[in-house]
Amino acid sequence: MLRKPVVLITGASGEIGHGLIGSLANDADRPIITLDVKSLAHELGRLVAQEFIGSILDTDLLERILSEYEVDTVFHLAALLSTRSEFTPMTAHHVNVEGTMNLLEFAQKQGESHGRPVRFLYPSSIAAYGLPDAATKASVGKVTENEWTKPTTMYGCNKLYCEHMGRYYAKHYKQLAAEPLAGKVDFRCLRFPGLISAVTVPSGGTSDYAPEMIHAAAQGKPYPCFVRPDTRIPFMAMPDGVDALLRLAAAPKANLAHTVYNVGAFNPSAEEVRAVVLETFPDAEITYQVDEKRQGIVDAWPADVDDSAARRDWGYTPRYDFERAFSEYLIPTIRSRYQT
Ligand code: AKB
Repeated sequence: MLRKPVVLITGASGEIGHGLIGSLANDADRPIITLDVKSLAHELGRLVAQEFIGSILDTDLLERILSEYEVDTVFHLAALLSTRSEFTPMTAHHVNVEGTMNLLEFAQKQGESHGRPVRFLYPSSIAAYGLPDAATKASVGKVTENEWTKPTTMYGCNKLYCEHMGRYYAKHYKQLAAEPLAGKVDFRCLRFPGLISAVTVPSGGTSDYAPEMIHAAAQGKPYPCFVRPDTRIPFMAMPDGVDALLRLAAAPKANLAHTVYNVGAFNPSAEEVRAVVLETFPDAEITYQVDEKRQGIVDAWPADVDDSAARRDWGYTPRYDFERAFSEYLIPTIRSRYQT
């Protein structure tokens, strides 16, 4: 029996999956299968060939998918984000590390069985960085991929470790075996900034204050922002995040000098986000109620990232700067979503 070639998306019902399924369903020449503990919203469910409801920790389920499908690309999106992971570090380790190891092993077996490398797209995060103090954060400016990688959160440690695991599978897997086995997993990783979607609201992250502020204002709900007004980290509009994943997936392997790439777009302070939200929703009640512990997490993340390697190697170019993200994407889409 011939297995069917497909793209697999894990964590497909989350924020990135939402945008990715829509784009892949339009463009890709491969049917999509998904794996998530939650079922997909109806409008997304009808765009995929098969929806597996289950956990990335369920190796029997992964074996079943392996036996039924020929997966040539994996978008491994399933993860517990930074705030949630601090409350349940062991669960975060299970999902973020063991789950990723299961998927890397799955991709290795797929590659060995059909003889072609499986492209493995892995969203990492600015949480992989850890700056020691505010003075360093202010002085270092844009960080490059190999600087300041001493994360302070469980999630950041999980992401950084899995970046190394991906590189291991791609380049050094079972290096002492008689037959060469490395290279079956074509691991490609993006370090995302905070992502802001107009159609979904994040949960469990620490960069959530920006999207939460916008969605609350559009619904006429008061919002106590949990970080200081001067807090600055990089952000990106979700369509650029999805586009970056697709572009990196499509890039010729020979062009990729790295396995891990920073991608940035704009890096407003919390107060700059508040100001632009107030221009559109002047009655919005956005106050500050700083949570010192969550503040500590974002203070360890860089104020900006150097994404010149991504621009050079695979043509990364975000469509939305801060101004356009709001005027052309967030505000019009959010307005129509909540009909304000
Ligand atoms: C989080 O806040 O945990 C994520 C991230 C920046 O990776 N949004």
